[in-house]
Amino acid sequence: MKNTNFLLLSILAILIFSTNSCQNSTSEKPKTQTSAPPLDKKWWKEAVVYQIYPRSFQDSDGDGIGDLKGIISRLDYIKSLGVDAVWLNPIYASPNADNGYDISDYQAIMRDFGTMDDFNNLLKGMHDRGIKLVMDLVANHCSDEHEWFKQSRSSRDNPYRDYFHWWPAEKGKPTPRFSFFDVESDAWQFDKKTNAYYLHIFAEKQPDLNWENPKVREEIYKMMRFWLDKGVDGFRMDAFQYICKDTTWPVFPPGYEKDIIKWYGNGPHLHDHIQEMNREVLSKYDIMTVAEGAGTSPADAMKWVDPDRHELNMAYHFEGMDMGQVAGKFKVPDPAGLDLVKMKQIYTRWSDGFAERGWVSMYLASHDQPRMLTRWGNDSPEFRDVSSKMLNTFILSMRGTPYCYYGDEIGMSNIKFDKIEYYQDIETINQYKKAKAAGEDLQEFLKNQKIMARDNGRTPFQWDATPTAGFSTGKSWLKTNPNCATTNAAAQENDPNSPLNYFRKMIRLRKENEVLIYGKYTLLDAANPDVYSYSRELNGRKLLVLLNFKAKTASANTGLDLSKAKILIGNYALPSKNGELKPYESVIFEL
Ligand code: ISL
Repeated sequence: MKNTNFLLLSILAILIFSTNSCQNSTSEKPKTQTSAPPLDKKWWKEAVVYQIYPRSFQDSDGDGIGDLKGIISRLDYIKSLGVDAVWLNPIYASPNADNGYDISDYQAIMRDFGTMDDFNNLLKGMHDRGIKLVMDLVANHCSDEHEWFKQSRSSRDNPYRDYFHWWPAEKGKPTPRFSFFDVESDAWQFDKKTNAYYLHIFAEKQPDLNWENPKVREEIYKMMRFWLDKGVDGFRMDAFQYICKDTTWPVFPPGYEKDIIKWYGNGPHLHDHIQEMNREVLSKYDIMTVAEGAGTSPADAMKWVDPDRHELNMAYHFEGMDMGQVAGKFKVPDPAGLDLVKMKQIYTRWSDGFAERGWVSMYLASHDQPRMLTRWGNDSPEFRDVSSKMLNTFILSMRGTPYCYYGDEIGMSNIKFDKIEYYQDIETINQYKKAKAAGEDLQEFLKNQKIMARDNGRTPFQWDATPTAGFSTGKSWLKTNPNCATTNAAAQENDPNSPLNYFRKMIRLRKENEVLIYGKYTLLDAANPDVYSYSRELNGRKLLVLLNFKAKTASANTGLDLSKAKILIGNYALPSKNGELKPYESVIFEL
């Protein structure tokens, strides 16, 4: 017995010793080679999010504006995609200066969209199908028609005065602040009634709330609890990096607006506010929280999403979106086209920044962007389908929660308006006025907006080939893309090779292969100007993703042996087996 004990103790000692020496030798290796930390699994890391712009998804009453009943009627379609959560752009009461991002009552539904009963039915319909609902939380600003602002502007001693940022005119002009949507880019609006300026970093009708006032924060928390107690599953937090202002109003250096996130995105009490919100509200529910933007670098964003800091779950960055535009100009596409090497650097930096802690989002489009197909793929009839599948392969095979924008699953593309009159977006309309006042070339402006304007991504969903695309029986609020004749969900439904069915297949692949969710991401062949290649590795499994971003054949030079590799998915009927890729070809191999 004694001998056995001695033997066991010796084995134990050897094991401990060898484990320690292993650890020592591992710690001497470069950081990237250390074994992965245990997976911190969460539903929101595994979820595929589908973004719906409610105004444009489905109209149920013929007024040409999408509504909640319309979305309800399409829930089976949404379910059929395989997505886990829906992020709905704002559906709250709003005079619609910025399509619902100007809220006049946070606890009421916009009349165009329906009623609170419709909302309750929508939420139930989603939950019955196992789909979560994430709401847009727009709390950097509200509408000038919100009761808080009406009160606030009515007199200097109104109890709501400090709900907003005011500057008394007798002190002269306030320190300049840039406004994104103002025709003169001036964020201070003079208000005659009380002889003072109020701050609006978006449109004049979107006054900024004063987050330094604890009463404002408590109102917002109360409103959040109202929705969470109804059962909503999370929030996408609009313009959240801008909520906290330095109210000593320091002077920013000339040209600061070209680096706006740096100057607006890091208010002195920003993280105190988010931590307070987490303590007061978020920590009490099992929800998903995502910040729209979180600074200019992964290190900035980590402050929001490091689990030890108790703030939010994830953020999404703008570096990918800002790519391909001429710096310092309003939405001028870079004539040099897509710089894939730069794109790879950006997405790799943002993936690597969260390899061990925190989490990030993955997206190529939203309601604030043009269609991804036109911008990053190719919307010509020849390459439309294949490049749309390639881009969805990218979104759904990267590390980070994927956000898929409505219509991208069928390959919707930019509408490319010829006339300013067709635009509905306040941003484009006001920037046009600004360009006109400055005597700029308006034809050039319109040409650039065909590629870049937000309305390109907001046209009605193309359900079928009829002139209104099955979106509405009336005249739609924004023109429907005439290419619905060929690009529409009905036509794609029964075609096994359609972008729509590929999208479903790609989501299934992600769900059935944990390696695509949690696996380590490694960029390969970084200098290749045409092909984006990376591996995903987990628990001994290794997948290789090859994406040709160009309209020509191109080779991936990963140095990996593909002779025994198994193809898991490809966007051509006969996928490449050796890394020689056809135009816009994408293939995922298991090595
Ligand atoms: O859309 C943009 C550029 O075209 C962004 O600068 C955008 O204004 C910024 O990311 C904040 O966006 C959010 O708040 C805006 C609203 O218009 C956007 O739709 C929303 O996503 C103001 O509420």
